[in-house]
Amino acid sequence: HAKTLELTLAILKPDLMSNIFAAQNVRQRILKNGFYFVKTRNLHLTTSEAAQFYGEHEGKFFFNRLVTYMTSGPIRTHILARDNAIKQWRMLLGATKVNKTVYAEPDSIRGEFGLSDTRNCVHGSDSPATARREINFFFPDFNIEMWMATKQNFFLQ
Ligand code: DGI
Repeated sequence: HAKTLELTLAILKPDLMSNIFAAQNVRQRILKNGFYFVKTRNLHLTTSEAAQFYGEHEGKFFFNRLVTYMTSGPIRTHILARDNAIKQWRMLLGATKVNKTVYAEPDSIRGEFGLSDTRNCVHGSDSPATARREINFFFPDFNIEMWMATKQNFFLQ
């Protein structure tokens, strides 16, 4: 099939960042699976930033828990590039829920390092529109079109 170069937004959440072994392991998985690190940013989200990032979940029973968790320590965000990056990163990360109705696959990142449905250690954009929004959220100066225009041939040759 025709290769499609995509960018996706990955987050290493606070519990993962507090576990040096796990953070290293995730970094190695990203590299081993053919992703390129385009941009990296370490930060500590404020409550209002976390609430904005997860705005679509406002009002849900787990919303406050999620915001408290996401602001509990430093996070690391990456723009990752790969053929079919959005789906490939979601597959590597595993299902949302670590231990409930939908189990994260045991060898997925969430299956291995996720602690609970809330503290599921990593994030990945779920569609091209979401990836665009999330990349702009964390990297407002990053120009997606310009990057694509200059890197496309290099990555997919
Ligand atoms: O894109 P995902 O992170 O896989 O999942 P999502 O966008 O549906 O939800 C965002 C985060 O919200 C998810 O990583 C953890 C939290 N969340 C979603 N559904 C539940 C949840 N947390 C709890 N405790 N229970 C849920 O049902």
